[in-house]
Amino acid sequence: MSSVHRGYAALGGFLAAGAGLGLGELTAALAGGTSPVVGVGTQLIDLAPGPAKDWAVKNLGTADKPILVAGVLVAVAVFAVVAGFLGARRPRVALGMTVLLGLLAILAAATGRSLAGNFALRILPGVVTLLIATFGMVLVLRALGHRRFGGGVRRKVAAAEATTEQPEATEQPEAAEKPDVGEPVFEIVVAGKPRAVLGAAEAPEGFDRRRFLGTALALGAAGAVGLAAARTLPSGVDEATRRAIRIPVPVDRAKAVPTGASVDVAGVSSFVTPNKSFYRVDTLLTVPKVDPRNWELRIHGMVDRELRLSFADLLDRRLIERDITLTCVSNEVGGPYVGNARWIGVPIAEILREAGVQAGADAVKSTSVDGLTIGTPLQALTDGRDALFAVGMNGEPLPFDHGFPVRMVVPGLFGFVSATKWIVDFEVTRFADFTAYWTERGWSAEAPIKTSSRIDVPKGFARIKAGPAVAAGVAWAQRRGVAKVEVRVDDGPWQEATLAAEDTIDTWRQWTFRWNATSGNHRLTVRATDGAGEVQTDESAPPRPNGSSGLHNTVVIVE
Ligand SMILES: Nc1nc2c(c(=O)[nH]1)N[C@H]1C(S)=C(S)[C@@H](COP(=O)(O)O)O[C@H]1N2
Ligand SMILES: [Mo]
Repeated sequence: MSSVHRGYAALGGFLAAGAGLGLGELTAALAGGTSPVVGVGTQLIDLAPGPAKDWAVKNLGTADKPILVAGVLVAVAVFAVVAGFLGARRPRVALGMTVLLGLLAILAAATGRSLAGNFALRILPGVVTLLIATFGMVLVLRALGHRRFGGGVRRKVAAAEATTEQPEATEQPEAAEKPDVGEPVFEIVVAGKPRAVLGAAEAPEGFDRRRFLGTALALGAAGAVGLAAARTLPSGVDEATRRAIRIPVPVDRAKAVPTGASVDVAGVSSFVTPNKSFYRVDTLLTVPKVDPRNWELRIHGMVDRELRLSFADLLDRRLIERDITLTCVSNEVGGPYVGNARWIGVPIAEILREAGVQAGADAVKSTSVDGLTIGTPLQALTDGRDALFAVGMNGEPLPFDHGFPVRMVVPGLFGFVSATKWIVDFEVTRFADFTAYWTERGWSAEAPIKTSSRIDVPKGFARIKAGPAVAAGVAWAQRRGVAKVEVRVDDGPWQEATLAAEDTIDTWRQWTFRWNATSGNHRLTVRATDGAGEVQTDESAPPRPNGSSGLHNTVVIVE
C-alpha cells in the first residue's frame, strides 16, 4: 500500500472526527447539553491531581483554560489522524478508535459535574459526535476501497456484471488492479454479493479518488461549518443585555473611600481594582451567560420555609453597598490573586432569617449553574458581617466572568469557601453531610483569610538610585483589619511603614515605606499585624490546604 494512500487515510480520519466534533458542538450550541470539547476538558480539570492543578494555576494563570482547550483539540486531532492512518490497512481498528472518541464525549457528559437535569439532553451532543464521526469514518473506509464498508463495490459489481459471460474472470478480478500488495484477496460470496474477508491480506485495491475527495469535502465542510456556527451562535444573554440592567440605588450606601486610602506612588495596586483587571479564578472552560429572566435561586435544606427568588425579587429587596477585598486561597505569597471591589447585594443573613434556619445546621452548600459546590460556615453568613448575594460590582451589574447575574461575597473567607459565582442553589445543611468540590480535592472545608502583605514597588530586581527611596504595597486581613505594616531591609530591624487611611476592616490597606538606599543589592521584607494584634507569621506554607503563609520579600539593585 502506498504512503500516499495512507496519507489519504489519515486525512480521512481527521475529517471524520472533525465532522463529528463540529456537529456535536453545534448540537450543544443549539439544543444545550454538554459540549464534547468542554465536557472532556472539564472532566480533565476535575480529575486532574491536585499538584497538576496547582501547577496550572501558578504557571498558566488564566491562560490555563485556552491552553487546556487547545490541548484537547490537538489530542483529538492526533488520535483521529492515527485512527485514519491505521484505517488504511485495519479498518476495524480505525472504526473502533472513532467510536471510542465518541464514547469519551458521552462519558464525560454523563459523569461530569452538572446540576440534576435532563440526562438525555446532556449526552446528546456526545451521541451526535459518535454517530457522525463513525458514519464519516465508514464513508472514508468505503472511499479507501474497503469492501466491507461498500468500497470497491461499484467497481466489483460492474466487474461481476461485465463478466457474466466469462465467469472464470471473477476469480480474482482485482489482482490486476492492485499495484502494491502482492497477496491474494480472499473473498466469500454471501447471497450473491461479494464480501471481503478483512485482514492483513485485504488491501483497499478499490481506492476511489473521486469518491474520497467528495467524502473529504463533505466531512470537512460539516466539521468547519459546525464548529464555526457553534462558536458564533449566541449562547445565553449578550453583553448589551447585561449592561442594560439597572441596579437600583442601594438604600444602604458604602461610605466614600477616604481620600487618604490611596497613596501617591506609581506602581502600587489601585485601591479599587477595576473589573477588567480583577483576578479571575474558576474551573469553567466557558463562562456562563445566564439569562437573568430565567434565573432563580433556590434556598432550601434545613429551613422552615423554602424560598425561590428571581433576579427581580432580589433587586426588589433591601440592597446594601460595601467595599470588600476578595482573596484566592491559591495565591502564593506576593501573588496576584487578590482584588478589592465595591459590591452591591442583598444581605444573606436577611434571607436566611426569612427562610428560618433550623437547629443543628452549621453550613451552607451553594451550587453554581455548572454544578460546582462550595461550602460556607453558616456562622459567617449570620454573625453580622456583610455576607452578600451580590448583583453589582464597581458600579455595574456583575461581569460575566465574575458571576453574573448573582454571586456570593463573604468578607473574611477565601473565595473557594464563600464566593460562589453564577449561584443557583443555596442549601442550609451540615458540614458532616456533604463534601464541597475543592474539599474533595484536598483543600480545607473551612478557610478564613490569613493576614498577608505584599510589596508592589519596587518590583523584584528593579534598579534604583542610591539615596531616599520609597517602597509601597498592600496588606489585608479581612474582618480583622490591618493595624500595622513593617518593613525590614536585609537583616536589619523591623521598621514601621506608613499606613494609608483604612476604608473598612474588610478591605486591604495600602502602605508606604521610605528608606535610604545605599548602593548594592538589598532585600526588602514586609509583614503586617492585624487588628487583633496578631503578627503575620514568617512560617512558609504552600496554598494547599488553607492558604499560603510566609513573608513577601523583594530584592532591589541600588546603583
Ligand atoms: N461557580 C464558581 N464559583 C467560584 C469559583 C468557581 O470555580 N466556580 N471559584 C472560587 C474561587 S477559588 C475564588 S478565589 C473566587 C474568585 O472570584 P473572581 O473570579 O470573581 O475573582 O470565586 C469563587 N467562586
Ligand atoms: Mo480561590
